[in-house]
Amino acid sequence: MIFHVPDMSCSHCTAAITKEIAALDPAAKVTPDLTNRTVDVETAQTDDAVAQAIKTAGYDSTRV
Ligand SMILES: [Cu+2]
Repeated sequence: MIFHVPDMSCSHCTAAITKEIAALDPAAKVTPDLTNRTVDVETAQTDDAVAQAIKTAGYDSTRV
């Protein structure tokens, strides 16, 4: 699943988001794209759970 995270602007943002998603699902594969400000997440978790993890990291996101 891919999320658009408009305020994700640097490697600190991607690290914070990756950390929160890893806390939700240690097996998740997280691929941030700073150019497009998206995060590609491979996980068995739900969209809502991943969006909540991104929110916990401090970012609003939209499922693309
Ligand atoms: Cu940043």
